[in-house]
Amino acid sequence: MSASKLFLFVIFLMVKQTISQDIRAVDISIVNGTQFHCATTTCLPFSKNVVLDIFNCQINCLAVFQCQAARFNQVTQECALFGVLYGFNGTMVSDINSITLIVSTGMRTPSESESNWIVNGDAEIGPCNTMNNVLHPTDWNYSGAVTQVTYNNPAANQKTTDPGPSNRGRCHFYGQTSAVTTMWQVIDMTTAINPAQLDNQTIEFDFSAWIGGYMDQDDNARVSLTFVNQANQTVGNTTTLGPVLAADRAGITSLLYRQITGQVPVGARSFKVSVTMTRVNGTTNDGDVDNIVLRLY
Ligand SMILES: [Ca+2]
Ligand SMILES: [Ca+2]
Repeated sequence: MSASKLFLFVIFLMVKQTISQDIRAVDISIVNGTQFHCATTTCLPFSKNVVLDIFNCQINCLAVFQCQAARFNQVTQECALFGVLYGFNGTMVSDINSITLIVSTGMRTPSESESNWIVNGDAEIGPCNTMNNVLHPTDWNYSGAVTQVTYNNPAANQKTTDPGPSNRGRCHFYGQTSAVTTMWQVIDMTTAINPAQLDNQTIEFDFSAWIGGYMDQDDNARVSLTFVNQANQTVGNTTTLGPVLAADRAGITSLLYRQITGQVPVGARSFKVSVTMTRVNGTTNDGDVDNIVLRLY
């Protein structure tokens, strides 16, 4: 079946999600029984997760502004998210098990310049631990026991009644048991920003997170931002949010807002965001983080 015929089956819909005061929307077209025909491996998705249904796949794409398209497999329930499709040769191939979702250009709210560049910075993508065990955060690299955990989990710290963000959602990041545990991700900025703009020092960053801990313990978390050039070398200074210690929190279990703004350094092509949680007291690592946001504008 030709691509033009396949597109006869396109359905358009608007996906909306409201998280407290944060309203997101995107216009998506759906092509049943197809997937991308990619000439090279650069057509690979930046995220793959098993989800309940196609609606949840749409919500995952909506949550990450870099998502330009998604592919949902009806048999395996795998949801694959794609950014700029460099390897996409413009045609679709038939695959009876796949449904392809394509974001309509310019139809995303908020716009790209207002969107968060960090994938799953709010701990709301993928499963969250409701028990006292380790469940690593979705779409982050990790070392140690760092866990994506629900608020109000008796085995963790933060409750929805504790001081913290109004748009905290259902889950946050938690150190769990390791003495020191880290998670990180590296994102290519040139998927949406012209390298010339980066080198003209016309791109600013706004980096923020909600960081905290448990009662009078100094277990803590730091969230850092480093820019990297084409040769994978660090450029400019590392920006670090936190740590937030017990004295900063007045000994109250809570998350506090931390924010730093600055200019993206010349030569930067990617950024690395790292979270480090450090245990100081007791057996559990009570470094807590939610809503890690990087805006580039
Ligand atoms: Ca959250
Ligand atoms: Ca502790």
